[in-house]
Amino acid sequence: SHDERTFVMVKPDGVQRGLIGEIIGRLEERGLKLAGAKFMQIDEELAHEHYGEHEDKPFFDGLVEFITAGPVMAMVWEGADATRQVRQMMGTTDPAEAQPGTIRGDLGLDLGQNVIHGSDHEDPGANEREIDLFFDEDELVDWEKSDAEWVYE
Ligand code: DAT
Ligand code: MG
Repeated sequence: SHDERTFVMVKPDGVQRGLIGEIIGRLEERGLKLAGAKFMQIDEELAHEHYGEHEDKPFFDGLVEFITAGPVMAMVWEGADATRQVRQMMGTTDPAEAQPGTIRGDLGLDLGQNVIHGSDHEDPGANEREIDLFFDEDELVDWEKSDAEWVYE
């Protein structure tokens, strides 16, 4: 099916650096379909919920401080295998390992300030969980993209 949804977010560094358009452009050009978007400020509580899996890590406090330091562009993107596709486009967490051509490999240099978040495809249910955390059902749009038959055979 072509309707897997995944949660994607341009982080505060990406917003401040004027990379929202660049990042949306890459996802659009790939053929993915936008299902929801919200320009917003993450508060402490939401940051703790979103990054709960990292609560015990030494970098957790810095991560919460960073993700709440300015607005983010929270989005839901849809497509076949969308979660894994977006992770491939993002590149690895460590920018020193991220391949050129990936979003992090092209736009980031720092392990913490790495421009984009995408749901982990190796954590089943992470996409749905994160979408639920950031969006109400009525904030997501079901629509037909007219080029779908030219994107998918
Ligand atoms: P990803 O964002 O690729 O899913 P993650 O879930 O392991 O990576 O970590 C979440 C974020 O936390 C990551 O984007 C950047 C930050 N982070 C991860 N490991 C870190 C480390 N060792 N030192 C500092 N920040 C780190
Ligand atoms: Mg992760």
